[in-house]
Amino acid sequence: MESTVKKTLMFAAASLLACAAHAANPILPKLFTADPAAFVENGTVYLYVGHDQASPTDKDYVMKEWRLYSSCDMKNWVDRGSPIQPSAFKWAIGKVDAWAGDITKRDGKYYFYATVDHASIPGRAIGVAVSDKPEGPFVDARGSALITNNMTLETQIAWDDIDPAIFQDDDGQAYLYWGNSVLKYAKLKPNMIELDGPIHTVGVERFTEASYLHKHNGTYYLSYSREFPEETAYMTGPSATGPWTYRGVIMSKNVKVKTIHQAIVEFNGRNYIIYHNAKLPGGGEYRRSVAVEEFTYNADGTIPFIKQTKEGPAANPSAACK
Ligand code: FUB
Repeated sequence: MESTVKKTLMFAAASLLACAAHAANPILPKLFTADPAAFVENGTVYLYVGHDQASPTDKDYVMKEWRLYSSCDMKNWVDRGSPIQPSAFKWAIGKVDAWAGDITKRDGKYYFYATVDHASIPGRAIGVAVSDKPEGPFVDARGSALITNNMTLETQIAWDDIDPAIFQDDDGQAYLYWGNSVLKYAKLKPNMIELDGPIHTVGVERFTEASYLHKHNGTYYLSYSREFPEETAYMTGPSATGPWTYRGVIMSKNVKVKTIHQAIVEFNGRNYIIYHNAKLPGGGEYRRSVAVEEFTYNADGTIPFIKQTKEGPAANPSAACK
C-alpha cells in the first residue's frame, strides 16, 4: 500500500516536472521561432511568430510561414497552426520571407502587418492582411503593398522597410512604425489599409530595427533593437509621435544570434516582454527561439533592466480565458 502511494506521488512529481519543463524558456520547444508579436483579447494572449526553417548549414533565413500560439496564463502555449504564409501576398515573391509582423484589431476585424520581399519593386515591403478571427486565415487586405522600398529613400539598403509595428491610440488614430537603420512612421486611415499623410522619420541613435510602440499609464514607450548585434532599448514620450527621450537598454545582446526583436504587452494585470534568442538545442543565427519574461515598471514609470531566464514567468491564469 505504502509503495503504491509512493509510486503515485513520484508519478505526480514527474508529471509536474515534465509540465514545467515544457513551459519554461524558450516557450515553443518544438519549432525554431522568431520576431514575436502579441495581442491580448478575452483573457487570451495570441502570439504570432515567424517560423525559422533554415537547416544548421543555411546562411540565410528560411521562413515560409508565420505561426500562431495562444495562452491563458503566459506559461502554457497551444499551437494554433499557421494563420498566414507570405504567398497570401500575390505581389510578393512569397517563398521564404515571413519576416516580422504585428497584429491589431479594429471594428471586429484583425489586421496583420507583415514584411515580405516585393516581386517587382526591388527590396522588402510591408503588406497588410485581414481576418475575422485572430486564428486566421488572413487574406491580403489591399492586393498591393502598403509600403515599398521606393517610398523611403533615406538609405540605399533593400531591407529598410521591415518590422511593422502597429499601434492604435485611445482616440482611434492608428500609427504604423517600421524600419531598419532609419526609423519611420505614418498615420493610417480608419480603414487600416491606407496611409493617412506623409511618412516621417525619427532620429534614433544606433537604431537597428524592431520598433514597438505601447502605452502604459498615459506614457508612450517606443522600444527597439539597438546596435548590431542587437540589444533592446527604449524611449518614452508624451504622445504616439514623441518627442522621445532615450531611457536606456532593457535587455542585453544574445549570445548565438545577433537579433533579439521584442514585443511588450500587459496580460491579466502583469507586464511581459517577449523576445527571441537561440537557446533551443541546435539554435543559431537563423534558428531562433521565442522566450518571455515578466517585469514590473519602476515607480517612476521606467522599465527595469530585464534578465533572460530559463524559467520564464510564473503562470498567470486568466479567469476570462475560455
Ligand atoms: O526575422 C527576420 C528579421 O530578423 C526581422 O525582420 C528582424 O527584426 C530580425 O529579427
